[in-house]
Amino acid sequence: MAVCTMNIEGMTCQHCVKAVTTALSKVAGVQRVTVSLEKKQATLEVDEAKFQREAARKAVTDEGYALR
Ligand SMILES: [Cu+2]
Repeated sequence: MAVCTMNIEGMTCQHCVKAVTTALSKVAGVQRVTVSLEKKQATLEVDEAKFQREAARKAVTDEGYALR
């Protein structure tokens, strides 16, 4: 188990937080997602054997948010 953080631009409300959380939850290897609107950050607990950061990045950008 590893922790991966992502800095996300463009979230403005709890709806955005929910959208990002849901999208990241579906990425392979992701076991737990915490998204902070205040910090503009997602914290993921991941199974390193299955997780690919690129897939997480794509999940976020596909929702219409940017990575910093
Ligand atoms: Cu929003």
